This record gives sequence, C-alpha cells and structure tokens, in this order.
Amino acid sequence: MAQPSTEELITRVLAGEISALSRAITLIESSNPNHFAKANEIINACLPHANKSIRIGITGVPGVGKSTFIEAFGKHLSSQGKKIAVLTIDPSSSISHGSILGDKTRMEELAKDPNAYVRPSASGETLGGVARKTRETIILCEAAGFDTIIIETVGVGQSETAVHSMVDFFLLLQIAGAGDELQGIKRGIMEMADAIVINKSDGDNIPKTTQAKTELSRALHLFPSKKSGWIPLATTCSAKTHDGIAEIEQIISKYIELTKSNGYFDTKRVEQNEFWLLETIHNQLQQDFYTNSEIQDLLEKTKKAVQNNEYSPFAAAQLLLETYFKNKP
Ligand SMILES: Nc1nc2c(ncn2[C@@H]2O[C@H](COP(=O)(O)OP(=O)(O)OP(=O)(O)O)[C@@H](O)[C@H]2O)c(=O)[nH]1
Ligand SMILES: [Mg+2]
Repeated sequence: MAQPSTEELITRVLAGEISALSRAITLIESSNPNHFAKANEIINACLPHANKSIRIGITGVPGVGKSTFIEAFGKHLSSQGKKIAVLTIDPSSSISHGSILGDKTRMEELAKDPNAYVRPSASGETLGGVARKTRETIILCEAAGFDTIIIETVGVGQSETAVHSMVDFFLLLQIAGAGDELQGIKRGIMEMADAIVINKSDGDNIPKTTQAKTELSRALHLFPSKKSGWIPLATTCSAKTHDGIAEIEQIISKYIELTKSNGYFDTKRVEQNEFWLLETIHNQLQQDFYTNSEIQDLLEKTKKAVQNNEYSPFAAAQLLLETYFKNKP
C-alpha cells in the first residue's frame, strides 16, 4: 500500500481518522532519521489543534488494577459521548515483554469502543525517549479530537515523575492492607497525587478499603498545601463492579473547575512545556556526548586515570568536555 503524503496524513489525523493517527504515532516512535522531519511536520501542524483535552495520569504498583480501572473509567466517559485516548508509559516493556500484550487484552472492551483509542508505549526505549514520544503522541491525539487523555504508568522508578509532568491530574491507585512498604509508594509519589483511590473496594474487602480511606485522608491533610489550591483527597472504588467510578469523574471535574478558575491549569501547562523543552535539550546533548566515539575512548581512559588518582574528576571532566566541543562545527 502506498504511503500517504505527510500533508494527507495531517488532514486525516485532523479529521479524526484512527488509522492515520496510528500511522502518525508510528512515525513519531520511529528511530529512522528519515522519519524525524515528517514527524515534526505533523506535530507542528497538529499543535494549533491540541491543548484542548484533559490529561489524566494513573499510577500504582503492578496488579493494583490500573488497566481494569482505566477500562471502567473509560467506558463511563465514553457513555457520555467523550472521546478517550489511553497511552501507557512502560520503559521496561522491552525487557518484560508481557506488559504490552497484557494491557491490550485487559483493555479489550475499551479498545473496541468507537470513542476510545488504546495505544501502548513504544518499546525498546529509555524513559527519556518514551516520555518525549508520549508527549508528542498526546498532541496528535488531541488534534484528532480526543478530549480525555489517560496515561497509565507502572508505579516503579522514575516514570511517575515523567507522567506527572505531562498531565493535569495525577491519580494514585492503591489497594488496602498491603502496607505502604509493599506498595512501593514513596512519599514523593503520594505528594504528587491529586487523588488517591483505593481500588478493589468490593465484597469482603469493603471494610478494609473504607478504613484505608479514613487513614489516608488523615495522612493527606498533613502534607504541605499545593500550588494548585487543591486539597488532595482519598476515595474508594471497584474497577470490577464500577462502584465509585462516577464519583472519581466528579472529583476530577471539580479539580479542573478550580484550577481553571484560579489560573493554575494554564500556568502548569506552560511550566510543563518549559520543562520538556529543557529536558529534551539535556537528553539530546547527553546522547550526542556519550555516543561520540572519541569521547567513549577517552572516557574509558580518563575513568582509569581518575581511579588511579592521576586526575581529579573535575580536571578529567574538563578535558572530556574540551575535546567534545573542539570537534563541534
Ligand atoms: N476484586 C477486584 N479485582 C480487581 C479490581 N480491579 C482489578 N482487579 C484484578 O486485579 C488484577 C490486576 O488488574 P490489572 O488491571 O491488570 O492491574 P494493573 O495495575 O494494570 O497491573 P500491571 O499492568 O501489571 O501493572 C486482575 O486480576 C484484575 O481482575 C477490582 O476493583 N476488584
Ligand atoms: Mg496494566
């Protein structure tokens, strides 16, 4: 099949055509340098049509029910005529493989929904790479008419920070009785959360989740107040029975209403754009530096010299940087 021209692809993405959207995202994800210019052209054309959605980040340790929750929440939004794009950030998926397939199967119903689009993250990438591509994918999805963007990330490592810096609302999913230790919840992640939702609040589990909600609500009040003016809250839900799902939508709506009226919503997006501008520069500079073959050789040698106390780390760094910049046009 002939490849559509970039212009045609743009027209079709803007018309909300899913196959064109998928193709454009594949161009963004491609590591083929010939695709960079095309991808950038598409992103630039989409930018004026982007920015109109609500972006929601969902995190929580493996097995907490993120995918099941997103399916329930997504169906709920879809039933009101909303258009939902679900992206996942999983920098480890190239190693663990299973996740991508797992997510697809677990969100089967949502993936079939005409109002929804489910797209797992690019595999075989560093977090920096995945994050940049996801940011750009958000733009394309918004331009294609999706009004709610949901980003799922595994609750381990640095990926929450990356997701937090690309969403409006950050939701932490937990289960009751596992203990913070077990759930790998670092204080930093709790502080980032705009809401903590205790999932699996069904059957015999309800008393435990209700108690966890009370304890968490108390703990959340001890956290420093947020720039958004929003006080994070704890609630319960069951992704299985859909109990509490509608309430979570209301919580998010209230947050959006508050932050749009006090200006924080726009300020945060401006700050996020600045963050990604600098982040991309840092990433590319680093990559260019460390993949330079002369630098790679010299770095090995200087590492040894530093180990043997022949060079101070600072003098060695200086030497490396001077060598790097000398060869730049
Ligand atoms: N009882 C009950 N089980 C649930 C609920 N939500 C999810 N589960 C089950 O918990 C298991 C894990 O759910 P997933 O949605 O795959 O969890 P996840 O957080 O996306 O997991 P990873 O993608 O591996 O990080 C599945 O067996 C679900 O059926 C719930 O609300 N109640
Ligand atoms: Mg999942």
